[in-house]
Amino acid sequence: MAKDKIYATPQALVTDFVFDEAVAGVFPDMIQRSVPGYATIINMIATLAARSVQSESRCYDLGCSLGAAALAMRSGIGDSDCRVIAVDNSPAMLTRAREFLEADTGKAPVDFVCADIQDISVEKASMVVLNFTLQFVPPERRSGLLQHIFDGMLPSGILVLSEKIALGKPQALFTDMHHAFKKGQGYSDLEISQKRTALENVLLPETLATHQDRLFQAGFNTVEVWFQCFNFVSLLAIK
Ligand code: GEK
Repeated sequence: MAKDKIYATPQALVTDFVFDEAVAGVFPDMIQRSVPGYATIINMIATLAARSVQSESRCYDLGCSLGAAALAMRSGIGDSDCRVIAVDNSPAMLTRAREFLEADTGKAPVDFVCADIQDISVEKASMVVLNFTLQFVPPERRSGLLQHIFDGMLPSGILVLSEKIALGKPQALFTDMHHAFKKGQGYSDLEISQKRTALENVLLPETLATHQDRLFQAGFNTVEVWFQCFNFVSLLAIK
């Protein structure tokens, strides 16, 4: 696994973060060392898929990067007659995602689609995953997107929404804990600070309450936090 050294040397001007070739090349290492609990979330997506995916339905991985959640759903659903649709707007990510798919032994067909998740159609979905993707969609467009997803879901369908969240009072504590986690994973203070600057205008976190309200507003009956580590949360919403 190639090691993420993108922010290891000082940059005269830290520009906004983009999901380009350089990021795609180190992405498994980057996300593993940046998002506490990432591996657990991916494993549980397989477990959730095994329990909740309905026959002859579709599973969507929106903002799939290298397709980790898509392949987790694929392993969870086994040989049932479902299709996995994985969408990302970064061509660099999808090139590598297709290589991972070739090495995968799962059975369900997986379609990788290069598109903006705001432009795709969602149909017959029994499981939708937004694993740390909604945070990159402009906040004013998030409600419309979630409504569109909800409308394309089957009754009892599930949505897994994972996000870095903004907090009230414990913000400083959780931000410190997250940075301590990253230092423990081998990132230097320089890497942590430059990455933070690069994400400032790109990754826009909202509070947990904002996410919960939006999901209820879209029409979901059940909205539960099933995972949290510091300021990283994953919600399960059931139609
Ligand atoms: C994982 N889910 O490994 N349309 C399509 N793709 C988008 C959009 C958009 N509007 N905005 C961002 N992306 C993955 C991890 S990473 C999270 C998701 C992170 C894509 C973007 O290209 C990137 O691949 C992904 O969403 C976000 O489970 O890096 O913190």
